[in-house]
Amino acid sequence: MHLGVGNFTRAHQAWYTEHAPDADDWGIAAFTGRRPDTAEALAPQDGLYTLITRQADGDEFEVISSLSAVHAADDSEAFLGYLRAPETAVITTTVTEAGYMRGPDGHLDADDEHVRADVEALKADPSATTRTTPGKVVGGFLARREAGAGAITVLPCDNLPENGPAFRTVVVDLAELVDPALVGWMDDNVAWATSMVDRITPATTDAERGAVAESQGYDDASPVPTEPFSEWVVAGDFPAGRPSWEESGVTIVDDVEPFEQRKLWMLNGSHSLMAYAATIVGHETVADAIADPTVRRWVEAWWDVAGPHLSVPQDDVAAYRAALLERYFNARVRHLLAQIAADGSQKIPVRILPALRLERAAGRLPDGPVRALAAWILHLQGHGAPVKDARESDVVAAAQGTVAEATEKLLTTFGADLLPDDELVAAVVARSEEILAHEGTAKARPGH
Ligand code: CS2
Repeated sequence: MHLGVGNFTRAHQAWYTEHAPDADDWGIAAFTGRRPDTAEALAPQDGLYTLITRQADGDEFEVISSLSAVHAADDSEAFLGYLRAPETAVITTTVTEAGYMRGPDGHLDADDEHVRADVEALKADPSATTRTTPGKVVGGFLARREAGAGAITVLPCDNLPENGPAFRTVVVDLAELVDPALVGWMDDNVAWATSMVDRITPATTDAERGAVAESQGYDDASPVPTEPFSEWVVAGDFPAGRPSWEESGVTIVDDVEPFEQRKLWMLNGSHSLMAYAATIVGHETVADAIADPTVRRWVEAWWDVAGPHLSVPQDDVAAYRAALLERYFNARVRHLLAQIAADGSQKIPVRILPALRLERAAGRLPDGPVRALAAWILHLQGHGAPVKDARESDVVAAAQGTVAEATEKLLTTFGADLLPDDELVAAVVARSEEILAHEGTAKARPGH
């Protein structure tokens, strides 16, 4: 089963499953997340779709057939039906950071209205339709326990450090509110795997539909554009089995953390920096942004800070940086910065603040992470990409006033251990002024 089917899943987990040598034994029962239209688009084409791999010099097209069913997010009958079946072996998720419904302490945000509604609904009726991901999973496990369907693995595929334990925490928190005995059942029956996922996958536009029609001669309502690079690093137990993913390029390890930090800090951290800072400069896509020497310098400055803190060998870090630049420069992948800008409240704390914290602990105050923080604050104050955030009203309210005030207020919520720190606040103000000095300059340049 997959929760939160979107373009990323279709370029990643579904591709690896398609290419496993035992693919014929498996199918993915997918449920939509924030984009219900995926189910509508894929139903008439039996879940088949075209993956368009955008090489720097041309496209490759492949029909992917591993989605055996695509259901709407609220189809609880189908959802519970799969969980009652012992054949259902793995649940993967791409529900985004915000889908975990975590508070800043990593535990379930039990005060959230949707979480509260799910808890009440499940208490009244264990097969109720739920709305949040932890609520759905708890409802699903109640059904699986009742059916005696046995072991299953949960394998999160979201950009969060230690996503397996992170997801387990919120599911256990919610189960405790609904039926504490379920926690014991989960201890005996549920394995929580962890994974690092990576493949840059923009949203679909008419250009992709047109490219499929023109070069393949058929209509696909929902093709997926993606980059050539792909990586999936997985750790965990699969007591009910899994596709032989290691044969289709998945790296199976004991500990995902070094890979995940490298990706989350180097790739996602620089993505977030560009999403805020480069949209203020006036860029729309990653490829435009990285071609601007100022933005490139900002990105490299961030990498110079984050890289040395990674636990992988520094030669690997250098190779990873070079590969990232090549991926970013691939202008055939039109990756919109506004898409990456969404949900900064969930992203900045895991992508940027850890390196800033390590630097402050060592008595240093480098520009790289400070600039990312300053750019996020300016974004929340109305500069650059529009604000779209799971905690929009909170973060926009906290960002009001001067940049210094906003820094203090946002850090109080997302990094209180970093405060008080007048030097840091002053540095954020200085970096924000530097970014504003470049505001709109890309648009003013001839030929842009
Ligand atoms: C991006 C990621 O939107 C974002 O926040 O940083 O979706 C990124 O493209 C993927 O993690 C790449 O694997």
